[in-house]
Amino acid sequence: MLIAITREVSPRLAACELSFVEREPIDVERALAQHHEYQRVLTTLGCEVRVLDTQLDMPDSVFVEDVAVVLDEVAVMTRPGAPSRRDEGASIAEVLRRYRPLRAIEAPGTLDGGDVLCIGRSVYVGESARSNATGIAQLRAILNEFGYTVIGMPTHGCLHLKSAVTALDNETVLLQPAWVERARFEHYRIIEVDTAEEHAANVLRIGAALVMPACFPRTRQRLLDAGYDVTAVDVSELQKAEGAVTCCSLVFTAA
Ligand code: CIR
Repeated sequence: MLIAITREVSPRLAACELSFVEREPIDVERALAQHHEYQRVLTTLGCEVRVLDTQLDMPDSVFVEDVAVVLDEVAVMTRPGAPSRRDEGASIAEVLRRYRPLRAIEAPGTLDGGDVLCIGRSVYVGESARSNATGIAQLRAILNEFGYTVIGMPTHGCLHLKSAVTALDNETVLLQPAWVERARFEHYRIIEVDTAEEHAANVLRIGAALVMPACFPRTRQRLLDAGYDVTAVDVSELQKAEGAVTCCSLVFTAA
């Protein structure tokens, strides 16, 4: 069974953290509707969606990906790089502890789940403004125990590693070469985003299917031409909060 943890959009979404995108008005009602459609798509693709209650005073709490890293053997609660986001994880830990042994990143380490890209037994971690060397070293120590290799990856010009690169399957990545060094992924088949679609590299993998934002038709066509099954969702209001598709769920298998 595939479980997807999500959280309802906070009515205070417009007060979100922003790093690389300009603040513009966010229509929260529309964000809610788009988020509901996103959850419906996850259900269609076979996920059982567990929706957590809104956290009214936590503007970014819809972006559940950042507070935990869930692998088959273990879940690691992160310590998000933005201090305003450090309380988002507690209620998610309560759910995750039913499914996985829990570990945690401790101060002064910081780590955002958006920086963690797992492909098979390789775990790439963005050396971003949100994930520091101590946090990455702690993650390495935890995951080495379970047979994973943790590889630090410099990013530039984007919020998280998964803004710049995501996996389409265990052999192929979708990559924005302006934000992460292409050569570091050359042992995979690489599909680049269309140059007109800067933010298109963030794609959510659900089994063999892919979910991506509707506003990147050229990159979507590249994926369709490569034989992938792609579902587009309109997440424009969540993108204004510097989110995309991976960040709105934590997807994992459960017995
Ligand atoms: C933040 O800056 O933390 C939020 N406004 C956006 C987080 C998006 N998270 C993600 O892509 N993993």
